Amino acid sequence: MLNTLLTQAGMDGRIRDISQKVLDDIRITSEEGLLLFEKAGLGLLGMLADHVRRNKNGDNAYYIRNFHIEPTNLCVYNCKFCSYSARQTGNPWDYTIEEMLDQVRNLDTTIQELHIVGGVHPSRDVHHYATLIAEVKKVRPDLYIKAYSAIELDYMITRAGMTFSEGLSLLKEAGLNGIPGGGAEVFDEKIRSEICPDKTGSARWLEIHKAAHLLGIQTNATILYGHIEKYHHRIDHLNRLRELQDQTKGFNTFIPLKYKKMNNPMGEIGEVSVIEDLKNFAVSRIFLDNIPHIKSYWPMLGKQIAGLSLSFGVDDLDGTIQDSTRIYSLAGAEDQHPSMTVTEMELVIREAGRNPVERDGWYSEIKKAV
Ligand code: V47
Ligand code: SF4
Repeated sequence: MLNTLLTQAGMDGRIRDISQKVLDDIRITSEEGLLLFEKAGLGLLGMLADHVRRNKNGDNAYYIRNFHIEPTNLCVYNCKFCSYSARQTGNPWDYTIEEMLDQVRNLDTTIQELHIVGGVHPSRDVHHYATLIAEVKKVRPDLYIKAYSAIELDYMITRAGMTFSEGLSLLKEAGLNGIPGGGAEVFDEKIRSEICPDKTGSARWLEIHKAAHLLGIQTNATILYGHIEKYHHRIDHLNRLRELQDQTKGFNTFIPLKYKKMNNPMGEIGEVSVIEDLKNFAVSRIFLDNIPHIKSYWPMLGKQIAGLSLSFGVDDLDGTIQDSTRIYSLAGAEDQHPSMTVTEMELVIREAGRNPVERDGWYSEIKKAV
């Protein structure tokens, strides 16, 4: 069907050639990725992304039972898109380890993954955060712990006077399993200097993920799109990830995060359309030919659009969440108390014509719905 589509009159010859490359499983260049953003229709992008997705993940669409802990919203940085830090909300929180352990003790035993991300606390270093992980593992040794963005890691490890490799080894020994993809924003230095001028730069973000990969810690990557960046900045971002992944193979999942406008100083920019969201998923899936999974973070998009994204390259929905994160609700997400039951998750996946697969943090199958 796709090959028939490519022979239709009127299609831009360059888009036809790029499409043929994708169908022949040949890597596309940055220039070609940019042309897809600028010139390809959404229907074609969806079909090409679906081809890449199916090659990698067949008809499976994954989901996970997970829970977020956000240790604090105190933060040394001043990102202009942030709706979450105490400076922005005027409502600080800072949990003790014991308070967080209480949250873990109350978790349903079916929860597979704990996602721990928060603000960058001015006076805590990596030893504190290693203790948190070690204590969590005492309560729930089976939990997959995905914790601390590269921004938090940079600060906590540097504060302890350690190298990235030393700090990450300490966390790994304490029980860290994976690192989430936050803090990547947009790697272009000029854009970064405008939206998050004082925080960890792109080179260090990539360096931390590389150090993790070399220690056998798998990581995720994100992009914060839909604000002042242009398509060529998105392609540059994807390209820097693809180049690192060629070296290390340590990225598991790529998660595009849509900029949400409420309660932050960049709000007047507004938000991009759903068409833009779907296009971004599709080009990301096509371009990142060496990253196994593309994840839709549904609290950001809403359940319906997340379901639609499954037809634009996405093979993973995050997650049941159990109303445990504030990052997106404070930024104006539709769902102010994000939670999705397994039944809902499986329904959304089936409606997209795919097989729901409950996974653990390593993408091993726990249960395939029949
Ligand atoms: O780094 C902050 C983003 C990220 C806004 O790895 C915003 O599995 C949109 O990284 N509008 C944190 N986005 C969340 C994150 C994440 C989420 C889910 C799964 C994983 C994973 C990682 O949230 C930040 C920043 O890019 N963010 N404010 C906002 N107003
Ligand atoms: Fe701090 Fe993260 Fe908010 Fe930036 S996005 S100000 S690093 S909490």
